Amino acid sequence: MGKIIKIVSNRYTVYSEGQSYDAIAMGKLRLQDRPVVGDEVEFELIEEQYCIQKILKRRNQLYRPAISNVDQAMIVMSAVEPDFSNILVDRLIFLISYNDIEPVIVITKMDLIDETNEINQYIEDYKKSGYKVICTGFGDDLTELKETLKDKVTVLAGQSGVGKSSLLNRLDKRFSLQTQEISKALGRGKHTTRHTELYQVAGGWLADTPGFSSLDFSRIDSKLLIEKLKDFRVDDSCRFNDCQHINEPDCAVKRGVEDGTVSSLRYKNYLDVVPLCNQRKEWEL
Ligand SMILES: Nc1nc2c(ncn2[C@@H]2O[C@H](COP(=O)(O)OP(=O)(O)OP(=O)(O)O)[C@@H](O)[C@H]2O)c(=O)[nH]1
Ligand SMILES: [Mg+2]
Ligand SMILES: [Zn+2]
Repeated sequence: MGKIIKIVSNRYTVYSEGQSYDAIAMGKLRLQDRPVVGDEVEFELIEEQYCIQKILKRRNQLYRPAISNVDQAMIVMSAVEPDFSNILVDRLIFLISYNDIEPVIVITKMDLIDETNEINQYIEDYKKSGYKVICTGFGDDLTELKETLKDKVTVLAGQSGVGKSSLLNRLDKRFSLQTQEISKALGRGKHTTRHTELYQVAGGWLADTPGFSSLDFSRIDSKLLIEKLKDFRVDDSCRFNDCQHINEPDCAVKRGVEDGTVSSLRYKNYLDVVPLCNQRKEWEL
């Protein structure tokens, strides 16, 4: 038994009891269900080659970045360079929560803005909606981040250039993961990290991942999505027990938006994502 901690093309690194093994996946396995980082696997030595024989049932799974069996996903978003996007934060919250993974918002590059920046209002909004937000910048102390990582398996999710690899390098001085300045011309990162890998950090496991440039809502059923969102879940307060909080009369969420107990910004982001659910077309960042 072991855990896949790294995949580069068809070379797998399996971690088991303090040791890492270089392994391949049996052909039948790759056809059934491609192994992903985070998978718990059975593997054995066959003719001097470690072979992954079986993937155990996944506790949960995220598709972009591809990873399984995580406790939480950190949505890494920079305050600037690339610009902060509440739409992207919410869309990631939707995808992550849908897959039964706890989202945590991490805002990087806080050293590049001042207290009056409007980002601080977004931060308040997410906190009020019940999400954990960790702000960090060069020179900041990482205690809160470390406490959040302890004893957990965490994946970093965010577009290219937001500072995912930089976070790992700052968390543990032994790392020297490649990082790269964002492109002045494009205003975004250049996909410096090319593969997903789990590292032992701060008493837990943390996965660095490649940045993505589109998101896929094709697997999302919007009715199920509501059940997974802590601030939009249907309870007795909506008239209909299958209320989607869109056009239904006597809806508690819409009432909440009117009286300020539900964030209007987050509600708008929810309404905008509903038409994308179950659709083949990806959302390009
Ligand atoms: N000022 C400042 N710069 C940062 C911070 N975090 C990262 N950077 C810079 O942002 C740039 C991109 O950082 P990376 O760590 O390579 O970003 P990434 O998210 O790993 O990008 P990909 O691997 O392409 O997905 C680098 O030049 C970093 O030095 C921060 O908190 N403050
Ligand atoms: Mg990186
Ligand atoms: Zn409702």
